Amino acid sequence: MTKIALAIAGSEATGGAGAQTDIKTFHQLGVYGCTALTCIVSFDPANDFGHRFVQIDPQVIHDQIEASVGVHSQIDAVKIGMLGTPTTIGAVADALKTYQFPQVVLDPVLICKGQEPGAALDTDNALREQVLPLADLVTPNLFETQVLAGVDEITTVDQLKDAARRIHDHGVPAVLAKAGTLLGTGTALDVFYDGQTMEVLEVPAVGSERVSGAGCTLAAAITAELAKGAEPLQACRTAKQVVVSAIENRMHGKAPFDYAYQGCYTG
Ligand code: PXL
Repeated sequence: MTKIALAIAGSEATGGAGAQTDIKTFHQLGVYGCTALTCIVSFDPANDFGHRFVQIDPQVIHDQIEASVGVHSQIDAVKIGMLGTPTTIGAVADALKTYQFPQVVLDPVLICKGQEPGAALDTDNALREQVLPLADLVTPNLFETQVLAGVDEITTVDQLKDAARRIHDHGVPAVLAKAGTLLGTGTALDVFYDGQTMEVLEVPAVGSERVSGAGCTLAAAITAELAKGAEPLQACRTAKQVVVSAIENRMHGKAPFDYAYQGCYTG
């Protein structure tokens, strides 16, 4: 039977990140995708492609999740992307408690350019306190890893491993702490830790520019693989290959950044 994954995520209108990326990635991996939008991001071409950000009413977030749960016989895995505000985080945490989805992958998107810095701190705290404890697997980037682990800087693989251990100790069963290319190893390097296995996952870096949607693609691919029954570590390994393909086949447009394309991955 076709597996079903739900993305609780923001809309990034151009299709390069957020919920649009999530459902494309699910689809490419043979998983049926559905969404609950948490916010709407519209880049502003007249203002350096800055983020215009609108939050979705918490009741509407609730209703969207209720709709998918009501229609589909089973949601096999959930991916949580950008939530944006403490109010949204509360609504999503309530839904996770109500529905007890079998697998919850959290991509802890902490900062969006369109938000007030003060509001971002509230958002970080709410995410850490309310959603992190409900996740089965979390995929923080280097900055988010520092924030969630409560460490000042991460410049070595050992520090990244230590931070992954700290996040696991907060009660998250599996952690994929992503340094990407930022440790200067010439590779895209992430650390997986689940309380038993500590593994460095490394692939050759594809170029040096950051590609929009790579993090969303990674977490969505992990979600799809978990929905199909993969073990967390194997889901992360496969997801990295999906991201390599999505970056190798990236799209170039009029924005000063490229964006990931999932459609060439064949497994
Ligand atoms: O890539 C992070 C991200 C996630 N979700 C949404 C976004 C972005 C970045 O632009 O807009 C909705």
